Amino acid sequence: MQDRPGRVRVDDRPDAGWRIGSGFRRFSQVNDVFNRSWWDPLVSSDETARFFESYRRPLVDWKKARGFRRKDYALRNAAWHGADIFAELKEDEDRREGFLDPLSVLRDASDEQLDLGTPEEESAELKQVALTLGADLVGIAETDERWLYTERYSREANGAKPNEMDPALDRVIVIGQAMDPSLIATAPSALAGAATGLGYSQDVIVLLAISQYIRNLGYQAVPTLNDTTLAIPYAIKAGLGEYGRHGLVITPEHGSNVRFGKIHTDLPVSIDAPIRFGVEEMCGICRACSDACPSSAIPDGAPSDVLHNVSNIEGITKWSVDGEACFGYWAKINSDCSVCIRVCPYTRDTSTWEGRAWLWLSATRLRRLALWWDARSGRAKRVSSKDWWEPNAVPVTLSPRKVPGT
Ligand code: B12
Ligand code: SF4
Ligand code: SF4
Repeated sequence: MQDRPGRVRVDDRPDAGWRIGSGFRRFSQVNDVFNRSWWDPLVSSDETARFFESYRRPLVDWKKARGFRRKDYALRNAAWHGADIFAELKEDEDRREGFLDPLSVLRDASDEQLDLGTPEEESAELKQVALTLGADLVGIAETDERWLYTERYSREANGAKPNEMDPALDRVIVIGQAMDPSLIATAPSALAGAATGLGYSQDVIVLLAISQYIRNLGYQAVPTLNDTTLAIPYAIKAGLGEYGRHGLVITPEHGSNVRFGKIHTDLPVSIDAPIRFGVEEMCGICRACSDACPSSAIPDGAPSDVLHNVSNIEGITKWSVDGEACFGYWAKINSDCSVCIRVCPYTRDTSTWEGRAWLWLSATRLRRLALWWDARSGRAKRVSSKDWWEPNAVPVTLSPRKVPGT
């Protein structure tokens, strides 16, 4: 384990502690709540249509409230612009790259494969390259077919299309991009949505660059963002973090304030192990996210395999979010929401001694003291968007640092 804050240790439990039962069934991307808003009257409404349209044309006079004004939407949509370019580039081929289909703007692999060192040497080198090309976190997992969507969603057909992955690509490189903490601190707001857009736009460029590096060595690389495979189980397997009650991966470096991208490859690299630093135990006593969630979408009980609706994967005992409730709230406020990230005590600057001390304490039997300390500090308080727009008042609570996985 290199340079990671807190008491991080390797998790030796199968499937990193998550119970995957005999009733497990792979998930179809057609059923995620975003795609359902195109075909399922239970989810689609005038509000969801207005929500999507607002990402193309900033709302002018929707709300006078701070954080939802024209400038906020203008900034949010500008932050999305990079990801949008790639998503829309091949729409006439029924592709929505990065969201429904893999990114494909790449040169072919070189005809000649470079002779490589040991898988461990290649893994260390690849991580150095990934960090240099802009990733904030990187880890490597073995391919696991359970996390491949059974089918993709086609907007043209308004239904399913095949989702295939060459089985020779037996490694998944998972990268994490930290999101801007000063924007997230204003959630819920259109301004906070700029952190999401920026995360996606950065992810796209970094994924393409790492993939092109691998192809230049003569190996295959398929960069995927939200498309093709489930990010969370892969990020856990790749040792980037632990799973939290709010249904997100919590990393020691950035908490859950991080976005993931994946590269499926046949580059012969060694894999990382899942990590543990006390998140499961902390979520057992903390309810900050389920209490603060404006749509009551986050469970406050024990992990369960009960489904909220067709937008949950079947047969896994885990904390599961009600996607219909969550997305319903987004449609109401006309932007995505990150309240669960803002309030989570792991969303803190761990480059300071105070941040590292909190992380250390949180992984001990004194975790209740860590929670009390967090609540007392006022860290989770929503920052007014008005303050964000004041140039000297922007609170910087996380410094971006670059960390390879285990
Ligand atoms: C669709 C989607 C949503 C939808 C709908 C989910 C749904 N059920 O349809 C909604 C609107 C809820 C949503 C909201 C958000 N999302 Co989202 N979402 C996705 C997306 C594109 C697909 C996930 C999916 O197919 N879910 C359908 C089924 C599988 O859902 P589920 O059964 O409830 O399982 C969820 C978790 O339990 C977990 N999971 C799945 N399989 C397994 C297996 C095991 C063993 C475990 C432990 C967990 C696990 O992943 C699923 C995430 O929805 C992923 C990207 C990706 N390809 O994975 C991003 C993703 C999960 N979202 C992300 C984020 C950040 C958010 C938001 C904070 C919004 C924002 N500001 O970006 C909120 C947080 C809500 C919450 N607390 O979960 C990040 C998570 C990063 C992290 N740190 O973990 C991802 C990975 C996107 C990315 N590129 O980084 N999202
Ligand atoms: S994004 Fe907002 S609405 Fe959705 S689960 Fe998190 S806090 Fe709840
Ligand atoms: S807010 Fe608390 S319960 Fe929710 S994920 Fe974070 S630590 Fe776990």
